[in-house]
Amino acid sequence: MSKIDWQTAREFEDITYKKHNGVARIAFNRPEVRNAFRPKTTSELYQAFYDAQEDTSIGVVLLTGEGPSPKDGVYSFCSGGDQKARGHQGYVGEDGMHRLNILEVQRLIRFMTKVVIAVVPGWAVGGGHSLHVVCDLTLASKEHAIFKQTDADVTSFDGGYGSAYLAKMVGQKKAREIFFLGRNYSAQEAFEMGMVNAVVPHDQLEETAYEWAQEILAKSPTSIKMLKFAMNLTDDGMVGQQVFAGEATRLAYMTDEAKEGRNAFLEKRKPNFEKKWIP
Ligand code: S0N
Repeated sequence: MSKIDWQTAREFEDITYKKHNGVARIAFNRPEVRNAFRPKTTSELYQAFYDAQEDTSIGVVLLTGEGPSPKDGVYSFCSGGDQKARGHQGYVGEDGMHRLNILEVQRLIRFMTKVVIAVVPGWAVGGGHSLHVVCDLTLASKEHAIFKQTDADVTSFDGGYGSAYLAKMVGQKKAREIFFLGRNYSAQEAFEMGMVNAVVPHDQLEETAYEWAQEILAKSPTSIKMLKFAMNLTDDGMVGQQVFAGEATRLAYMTDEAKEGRNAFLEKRKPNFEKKWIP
């Protein structure tokens, strides 16, 4: 039972979505299958993340997994793509279409202007492991979190952030070990590799994540956003530059120069920028 007074923001089937005091909490809610995601799950995830992005009262999003499993009491963050929802051409939605829209969720997490914290209460496996990698921060249950990459076991592999960005995070040799051997790693081992920010006693995990969120919320939103995009930039190539530069343009709109440029056009006159070439 959470000590935080979460309020349901919207009802979904495969996830829960709640908010409280500047923080959104999005949780996988399929604990009986270790919180595996099917196309319906990823569609709901995208809608919840988009809502959190658009909500100006929200500064931090916690991504976690409901649990434990009613079947056997095991906790999970997410076990990746639902293997039962896989057809011969990939993951199949209720409409019969094949899609991989978890990558759209990854991109939204990566490029959204809010901080996303992976709160890992148990298994983080396959595409679930990739999701924790793409989040800005990761907090893990000391007793129950297990990190594991099974992509090469089931021929459903993430050649993007899940592997290449992981290698930037933990180093090439370790990332190759994680993917090529598919072993289990404890929260402490993941912390020592540099892919977990803190190992937290299980019964304090969510409250700790909420406290971290409150610390972040006390900071300047523009600074947090620009720092996130600055740290993304070098790994994201021209798209990273586009995202960072878009925010720079937004800041430039707020200057007197920008007002003068717009007004001069509307008033059909030459702009007078007062020639302040600030060094
Ligand atoms: C998680 C594991 C290690 C847990 O083992 P444990 O505790 O022994 O439990 P099990 O008895 O195995 O499982 C309990 C029940 O849950 C079902 N289940 C578990 N995981 C899944 C799953 N992923 N899909 C469907 N069902 C699952 C079990 O079947 C069992 O049910 P019952 O009781 O009815 O038998 C272990 O469960 C495990 O290894 N799971 C599979 C993990 C896996 O291989 N995941 C897929 C890996 N690949 C991806 O996720 C890639 C996905 C993707 O979308 C992608 C593709 C391209 C580019 C990017 C991505 C991306 O990652 O985003």
